[in-house]
Amino acid sequence: MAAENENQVRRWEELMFLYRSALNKMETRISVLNDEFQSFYNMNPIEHVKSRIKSPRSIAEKLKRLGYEDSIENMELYLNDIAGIRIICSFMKDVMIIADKIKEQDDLDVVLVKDYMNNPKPNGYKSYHMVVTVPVYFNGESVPVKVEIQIRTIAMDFWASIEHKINYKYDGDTPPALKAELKECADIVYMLDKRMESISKAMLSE
Ligand code: 0O2
Repeated sequence: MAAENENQVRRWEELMFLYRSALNKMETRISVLNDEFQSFYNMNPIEHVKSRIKSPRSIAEKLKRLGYEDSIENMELYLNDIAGIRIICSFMKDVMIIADKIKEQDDLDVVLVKDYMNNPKPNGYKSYHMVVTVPVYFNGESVPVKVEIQIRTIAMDFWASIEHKINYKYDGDTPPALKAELKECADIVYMLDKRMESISKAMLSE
């Protein structure tokens, strides 16, 4: 039993090392991408980047929510977002520019795309999600490690952050009136994004 526990601890530490390394590599790539846009195209599509490793508590909660037993094997198998990076852009068009630039990188494998930008969730959530595998060298071999990338505008991020806090406060059971209010705010966010985009277009054509 003690040996089994030791193996589990060892596997956990290896996996966390792999997720941290993959996230570091992704952060560097995004920073290089941003530098390329600024240096050669006089563009500044990325406002800021946030990244995180999911906490053990959130991992256990998500596995439970998905109906799986809380284990390291299930975490590896069923969770795509242990390592997560969020890229916040100024304009909607920048979201797709960044997504396409990431897809071009041929040592990254795109394993899943969820386009909530063009197909928002019924609650109004908008964002462009990709799960990619990043190669990490460990123990003499290249290991593909999953990283979830969320790309969205500042306005979409504002909405998602508030909605997340409200959802947390009500433990996933947000009162219908508040849900309706949030949906209305999501529509306003979309209008704002569109107007900001047309200001940007007008500026560029001058
Ligand atoms: P947290 O606390 O942000 O980590 P998958 O991850 O693909 O296996 P899932 O969770 O259905 O399965 O994927 P999806 O729909 O792409 O959502 C992943 C993440 O997107 C969520 O992670 C949230 O960060 C964000 N997200 C998705 N839907 C919503 C939403 O309606 N509102 C907000 N505010 N964020 C959303 P977690 O693990 O749920 O949460």
